[in-house]
Amino acid sequence: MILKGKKALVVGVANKRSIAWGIAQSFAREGAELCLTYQNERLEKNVKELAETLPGTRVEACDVMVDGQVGALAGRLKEWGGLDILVHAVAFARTEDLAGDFRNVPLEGWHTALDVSAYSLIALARAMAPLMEGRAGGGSVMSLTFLGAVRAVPNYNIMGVAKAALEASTRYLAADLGPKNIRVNAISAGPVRTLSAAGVTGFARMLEEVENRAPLRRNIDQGQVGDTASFLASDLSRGVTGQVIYVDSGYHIVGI
Ligand code: 1JT
Repeated sequence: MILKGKKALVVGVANKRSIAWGIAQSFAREGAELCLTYQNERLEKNVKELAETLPGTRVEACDVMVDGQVGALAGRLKEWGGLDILVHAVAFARTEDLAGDFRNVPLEGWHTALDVSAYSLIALARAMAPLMEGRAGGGSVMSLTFLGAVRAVPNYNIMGVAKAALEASTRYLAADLGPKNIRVNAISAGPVRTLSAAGVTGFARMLEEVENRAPLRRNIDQGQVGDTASFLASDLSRGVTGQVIYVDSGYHIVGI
């Protein structure tokens, strides 16, 4: 029970396949008190039904792209008694910008992907940092990234640029919030079948590639990401900040 007595906010649960849901389940098993958010009415029922399976879990509305909703959430969490852990598992890009020639991405597609997928981490960290300050063991912020941030992965395109911005933001936030004893890290997950991945061009090939070439010769699942998230959320990782930790069966270390 490495998270006993800690309060965690998990942003980005859409359904039972969400990586954020794997993280929430691992946190609950390790004794954390949870707050999940839903983006809109379409996802509200899903998230509330999932939350009911983890007794004591709070559910709040928060669309990170709607002005004022992040600040309003911070206000409600202050009354909850503050926060120890923040998980950002939010990303979006237009389908038409996740395929084809990268050079054709229009400014609109750039803005959408970077605003939703990278700026939202900064907005959430800024709003939640005051709730994490001065807590026993300090605070832990984490987000999810993908290999396409540091390699040109076919079709990942603008999301690769957005994830590169997210990883750089992780380092700047770590430098910024370190003096307040708040750590900021990212988990680079291998490909996982989620709602986001559904229908993405070349996704099935990516799963096959990992199975054939990764050192561990298997794909990862939400539970493996969840358990690394529990490590990053816990005092076991108190010396770790500004890092990108790969949960990818070792895929990214392989040359040929
Ligand atoms: C988004 C989507 C972010 C899919 C994502 C993502 N991060 C990882 N994936 C899965 C993926 C996507 C592609 C890929 C490999 C893995 C879709 C919605 C927007 C946010 O290329 C081979 C394109």
